[in-house]
Amino acid sequence: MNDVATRTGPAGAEAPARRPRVLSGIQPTGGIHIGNYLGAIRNWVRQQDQYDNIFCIVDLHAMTVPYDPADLRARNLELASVLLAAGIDPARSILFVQSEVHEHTELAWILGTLATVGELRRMTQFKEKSKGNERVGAGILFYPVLQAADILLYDAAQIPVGEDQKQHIELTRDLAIRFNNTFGETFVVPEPDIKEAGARIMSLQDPTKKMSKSDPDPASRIELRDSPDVIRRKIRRAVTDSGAEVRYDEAEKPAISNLLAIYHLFSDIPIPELERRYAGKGYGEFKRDLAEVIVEHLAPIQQRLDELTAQPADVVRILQEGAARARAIAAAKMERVRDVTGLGLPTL
Ligand code: ATP
Ligand code: LTN
Repeated sequence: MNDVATRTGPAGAEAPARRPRVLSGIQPTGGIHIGNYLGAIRNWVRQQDQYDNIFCIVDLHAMTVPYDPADLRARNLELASVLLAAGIDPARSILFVQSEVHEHTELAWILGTLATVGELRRMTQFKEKSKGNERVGAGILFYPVLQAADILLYDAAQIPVGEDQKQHIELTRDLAIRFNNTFGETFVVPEPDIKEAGARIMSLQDPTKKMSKSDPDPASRIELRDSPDVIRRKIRRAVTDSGAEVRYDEAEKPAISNLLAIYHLFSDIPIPELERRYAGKGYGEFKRDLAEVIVEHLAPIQQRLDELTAQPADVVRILQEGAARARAIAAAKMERVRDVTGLGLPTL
């Protein structure tokens, strides 16, 4: 049973329709870039009214790669500030830090007993990060099980993520079904929600790789905190394809296609219209305008970010309230899990 029954109000009263729940997670591993923004965060912000929303800053996931304990907390705070500046509204959404809710690790262990080493080894992210090296941390292998726990604890129905996360959501579905079949109906089986537009923004330096926080070359990405001059410089230096034509063609012109997609997503101008507008004009003018479109779109976010950065206590308070709300939902679900799995003491 999920908790629908407990949320439908008193008997006889008109039951308020419960909105479907969405949940997503994001790692505090570095500067948020326009790939994260266009592929994930912006969609979360836009959909806030349609859903019951939970957003989680996944610091336990961030521990799977080498990191400095002295700045993990600051990164949690920074990421929360970025999400709030981008428009996540604590009045409509729960925003919290994963490690503040202990049920995530508890459920991850239990789900891990249902996952197989074979299926975890087949995850693309594991293959990429381990590259066959047996000395890679086991946290990288276990990563998607913790992600499944993040989702299943809250009966989330829709998981808005970028294309790269599709396989992890499929594993989550498999684990939910396996658990339900073994122990009885406990979890909602979630669906990935992957928007085609923006699902895969590519590196500015290599259009065959996705734009990534962990790319060692900062010129490969535009971060939400980049100043207008840095944005202009990065766009000016972005690699282009041979020829001079501004045309969308992922196979022949992957770099220009990526820039056209970014332009379209920030301006809402359809790509064919952009192609017409820049016909015969060459890459220089196109890039100059693109940089201004990005600068303009990010300006209000950056202004709110400056304000939030000056008020860290407000952000901490929002995260504390978010964790308290998340904990209440997660604790109820874990009670059910402990019950059906037979953990703990018998009731005499
Ligand atoms: P890294 O770049 O180091 O691999 P990440 O940028 O993927 O990390 P996450 O915290 O794992 O960061 O992802 C946050 C969200 O951003 C996820 O929903 C992910 O699918 C999305 N995302 C990440 N990179 C891109 C991209 N290049 N294009 C579109 N969406 C992206
Ligand atoms: N693995 C995801 C981050 C993540 C997540 C989640 C996404 C952790 N827990 C739960 C959706 C739902 C990533 O790398 N983007």
